[in-house]
Amino acid sequence: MIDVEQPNERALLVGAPPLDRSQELVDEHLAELARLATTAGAAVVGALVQRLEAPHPATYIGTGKLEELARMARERGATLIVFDEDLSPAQGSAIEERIGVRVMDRTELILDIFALRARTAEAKLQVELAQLQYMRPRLKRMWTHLSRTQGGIGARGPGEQQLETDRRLIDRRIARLGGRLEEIARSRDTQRKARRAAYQVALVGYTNAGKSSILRSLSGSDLFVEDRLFATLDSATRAVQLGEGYEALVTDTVGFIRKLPHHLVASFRATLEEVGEADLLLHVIDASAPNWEHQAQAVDEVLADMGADPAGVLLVFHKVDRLGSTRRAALRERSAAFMGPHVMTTVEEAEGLEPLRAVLRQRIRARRPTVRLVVPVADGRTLAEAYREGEVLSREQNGTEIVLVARVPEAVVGRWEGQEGVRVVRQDAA
Ligand SMILES: Nc1nc2c(ncn2[C@@H]2O[C@H](COP(=O)(O)OP(=O)(O)OP(=O)(O)O)[C@@H](O)[C@H]2O)c(=O)[nH]1
Ligand SMILES: [Mg+2]
Repeated sequence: MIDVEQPNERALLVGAPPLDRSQELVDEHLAELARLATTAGAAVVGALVQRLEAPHPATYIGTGKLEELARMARERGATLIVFDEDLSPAQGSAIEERIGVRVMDRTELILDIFALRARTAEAKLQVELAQLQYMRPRLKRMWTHLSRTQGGIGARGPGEQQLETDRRLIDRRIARLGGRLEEIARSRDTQRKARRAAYQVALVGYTNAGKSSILRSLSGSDLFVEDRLFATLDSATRAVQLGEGYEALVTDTVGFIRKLPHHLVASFRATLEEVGEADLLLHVIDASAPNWEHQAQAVDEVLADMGADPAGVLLVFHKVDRLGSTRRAALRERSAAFMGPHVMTTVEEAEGLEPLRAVLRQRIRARRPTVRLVVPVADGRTLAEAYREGEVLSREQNGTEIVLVARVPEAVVGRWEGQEGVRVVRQDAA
């Protein structure tokens, strides 16, 4: 793990993109890798790019490039080499052996940042599980790090027997962690059932898009917001008042990133269950990022992997305060023509979230069943309930009975259906 307290971890970045990748995209990926490295506490001392038709099976990059990398590492005093591409366990150790500097790939770096950021017990367990799964096929290399830092005779790395024992220990720990996480998920499930009647919304999106800021602003609560990657690792749910008596439960979730390690997606499945259960997903896009389309695409891929229904997604073009009026108009025009349902938002302007609130109110309204309710005039309690919790569309008096047509939450319909002296008929076509 990189030591954040020790700022002299000096990282050299390596990108080995395919031949046909545009220069713009290559730069964008390297810039993101640099941001990840600094987030993990390293100083970036250089970068090297080699376009490849196909990765070299043994060392990913070619022999000549490897020499160049070794030289550069020496000259710049690098203590760490970070590849943007996923390395196989064998490639990782081969490069390390040649250069004599520790090698990480993008996945390991992201796992490292998650380990730094994890705060709650659940997040810590999830990250540890992902790390162990990543580490298991790489045990030999991990041992070599140890022997290198301790040095000396007798530190030649483990024998096969030692590795076998370690693997068994890891497997046991993985099983334990899985069990603990299931327990936590079960208890959360119970909490969730209790609020099933409410309209549930989940915020998803690229890391740093502004998800937590939106929830903080909507709910007036103090969620952690910061201009850095993976500020949020834990889901947080808040009740949000949308005006006109409408309320939704909104959940903030961990941010996504391009090539999110699949170990992490699997480990965070429990946390991300909220995403599967939501009535609506808000896909928050930082519209001020020059590469927002690539970011949005990466998020779509993770959502598709998770089996989320694209029809249940509302695009939220966020941070529009940063766009000049020309860019704002261009985005508006384009999204009207090509995008599905969407809104434009900002937390930096008064009323900047009103378009989002309005769409949410409309969605909730559309979801409420319309019913015909017949109650005795004397039943003031039920009548008051209809006005308080629903939206009354018409009212007639019929002798000693009142007939209301109203849109009400499903939970209220259920209550009335079981109530004596009251008749309810659903009006919506089934
Ligand atoms: N200009 C501008 N900045 C914003 C807006 N919303 C959020 N930000 C900034 O964007 C940065 C990231 O915000 P967060 O809310 O932490 O983003 P997030 O999506 O929760 O990020 P992760 O938790 O890391 O996935 C912070 O510096 C915010 O102050 C906005 O509407 N306008
Ligand atoms: Mg956040």
